[in-house]
Amino acid sequence: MKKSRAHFPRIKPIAYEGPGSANPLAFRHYDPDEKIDGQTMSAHLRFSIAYWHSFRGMGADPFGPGTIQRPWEKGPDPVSIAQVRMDAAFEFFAKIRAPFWCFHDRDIAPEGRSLAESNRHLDRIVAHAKDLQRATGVKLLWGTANLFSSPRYMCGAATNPDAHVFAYAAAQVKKALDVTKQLGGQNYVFWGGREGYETLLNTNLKREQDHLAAFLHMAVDYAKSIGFTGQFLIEPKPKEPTKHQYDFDVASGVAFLRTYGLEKHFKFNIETNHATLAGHTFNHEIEVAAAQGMLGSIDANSGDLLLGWDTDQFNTDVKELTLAMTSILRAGGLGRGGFNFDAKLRRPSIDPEDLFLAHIGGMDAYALAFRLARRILAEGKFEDFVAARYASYDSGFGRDIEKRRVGFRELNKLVLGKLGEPKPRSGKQEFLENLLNAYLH
Ligand code: XLS
Ligand code: NI
Ligand code: NI
Repeated sequence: MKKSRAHFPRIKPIAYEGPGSANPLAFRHYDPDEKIDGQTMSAHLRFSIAYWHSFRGMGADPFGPGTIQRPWEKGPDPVSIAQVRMDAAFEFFAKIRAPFWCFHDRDIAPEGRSLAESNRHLDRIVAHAKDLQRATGVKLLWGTANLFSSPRYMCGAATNPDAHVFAYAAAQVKKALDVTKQLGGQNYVFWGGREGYETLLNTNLKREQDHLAAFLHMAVDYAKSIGFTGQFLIEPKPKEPTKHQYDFDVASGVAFLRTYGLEKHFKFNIETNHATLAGHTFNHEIEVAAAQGMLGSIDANSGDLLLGWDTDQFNTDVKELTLAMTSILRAGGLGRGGFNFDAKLRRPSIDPEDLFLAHIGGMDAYALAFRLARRILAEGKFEDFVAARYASYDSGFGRDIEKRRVGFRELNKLVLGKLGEPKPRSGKQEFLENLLNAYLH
């Protein structure tokens, strides 16, 4: 592979300089090489860069076109541009010290006039990605297919009323699975941005859900047939672009997967911004997935509480992330998932340097949250408090309730007899909030 020229010539690989550093282009909390419990921080956190935002998002919003111009966005034809763009992307991945990246098929290679041509474009770019992965050591966290941008998917992909569109989507995902496997992808994500409805006046909800399940079963079968062993992940989102999406949140995703016998094959990719759009906290979604043993991966971003849409900002809220990290670590971590920065620069952040500053902020916030969460769990104050709060279920009739050894009759007898009226106990929320703040400051 020929050595390409530098696209970020003025920026050196980002170094860890510690919390005291005033250098904006240095990490203060994320030390990729630091060993913690026998593993590097890089291996613990498994940060990933989202190709679509960082290398395809040019600052467009629903009210205006892009504002960001990148010097590498030129060349004789779209495939050549895609190639150079990918050189720039891998230079960035390496310099920001992210061990992983993620992509949609159409992010990395332009769509052709037919599926066959699109596939040929993809093959050329995937070959290039393979070389760049080898040269930099950056790995693929997950691949996915874009089943929402093309007009053909305006009424959904797997839930489209036209079986022809379903078939096209199946062919596209088949190829996306092939290339994800070729690139050693450790996961594969399904985000159904158009799998839902705008109005029930033209929609057969039950049939659409059946079709979505059929599609996912086909994906499971196909992955098995090609020996793809990556983890399948559902990424819930309640709305946007569609008014009502079937994978509304983790709880409805669990119900859907169980209804259709898919639960063994999928975990969840939880996105902060999607959690809040569903009226939940990030932490809530993590806990619901963890309770099912289905916590898979994280799309790391944040919404804006004053805006109702998916603003995909970099998350620097250490308190929110510490709560999330505590839940994730308590659940045993993300396994082969990771923290993917599904986040984009603000529209006026047009300098190439802003791409670094944004990711440094996100990575440092997660790294600090990781350190704090480890301390919180090691000291065990919250765990002890919660354990004590439920201690009445550890023995006696409480244990019988959990073991389902008693019923209404036995409990009725107990309450009318020796138990009588329960004694109220404080939930101590303010005490616990103060305790949490003591870790943060
Ligand atoms: C959109 C989603 C999307 C998925 C991948 O809101 O977050 O970017 O992560 O298709
Ligand atoms: Ni999103
Ligand atoms: Ni996402």
